[in-house]
Amino acid sequence: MDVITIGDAMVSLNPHSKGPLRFVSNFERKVGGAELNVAIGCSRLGLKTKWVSRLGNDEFGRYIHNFVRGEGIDVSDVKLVEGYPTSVHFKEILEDGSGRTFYYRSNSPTTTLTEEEINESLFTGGKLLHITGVFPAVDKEKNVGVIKKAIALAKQQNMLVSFDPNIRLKLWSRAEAKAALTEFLPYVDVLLTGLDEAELLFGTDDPQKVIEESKKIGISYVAIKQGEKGSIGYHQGKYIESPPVPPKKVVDTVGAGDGYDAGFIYGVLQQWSLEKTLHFANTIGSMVVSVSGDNEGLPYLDDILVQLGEKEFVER
Ligand code: KDG
Repeated sequence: MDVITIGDAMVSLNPHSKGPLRFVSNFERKVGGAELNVAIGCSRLGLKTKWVSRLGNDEFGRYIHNFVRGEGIDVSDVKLVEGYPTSVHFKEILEDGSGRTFYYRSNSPTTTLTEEEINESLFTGGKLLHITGVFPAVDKEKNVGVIKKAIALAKQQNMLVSFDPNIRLKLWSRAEAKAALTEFLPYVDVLLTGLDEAELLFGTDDPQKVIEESKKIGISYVAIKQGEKGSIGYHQGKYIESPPVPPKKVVDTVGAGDGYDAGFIYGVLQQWSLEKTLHFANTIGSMVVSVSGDNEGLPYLDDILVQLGEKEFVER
């Protein structure tokens, strides 16, 4: 495996019309989940990817299971469990493309995934473990322990650990997020963060200071995602401000950060220069916002090579 990630997924109900959700009557069923989106992004780029999770043994669980398998992701550590309905979220999209998410995931099937079930066999031959702040927030009591065990096993196998704080204040408070997520930081090799999240973790939103603090605890790669302003990266003494890649249009911004993460992870695993990795990740983020859905816009390697002008687009 190149990339292994652990996370919760949901059926995502996307509105057919824009505006406040109370006026929306029709929805389209899609799939969402921060860690899963990254797994899909990595798999489409050609990385061997495993997603560890639990789904409900119900129609939505089967739908997500088949969908993930169809993306070429290893689902051998995904179980469908009884008595825990598959999670759901509704998206609200406003005229400017911004929006809100309404979760129905308090009794998520992933609350049944125990620390004991996280064992060496999940990680054998793995190169990188990707974790985020969403899964711990879904079950604050237990999931921090699950992730700590995963990190310990990943480190034993000399895997890299990438981490996106993905702070979801609908799932936990700032104080809870800070207390839990700072425990992971000393084991992180690749930090993929927004400035608001960095401020919560490090007490500063100054990119230089965020990088200084990250270096002090041994984080090797830092990527600061700034949406339409591009991103900032740090690795081995190099600090680069990578300009934005303007999207064709902004349709739906949810999932862009996950696409960025997949691109950055790809660059790290290919041992590309920081500059190339940042530009690649920015390009994927901008491709994702042009398409409706959390993961539909994630490109295959050929798509992004065309976008980067490295491959010819042949229409017919
Ligand atoms: O990053 C996008 C995800 O946030 C989305 O696909 C699902 O809201 C979600 C979550 O919390 O995982």
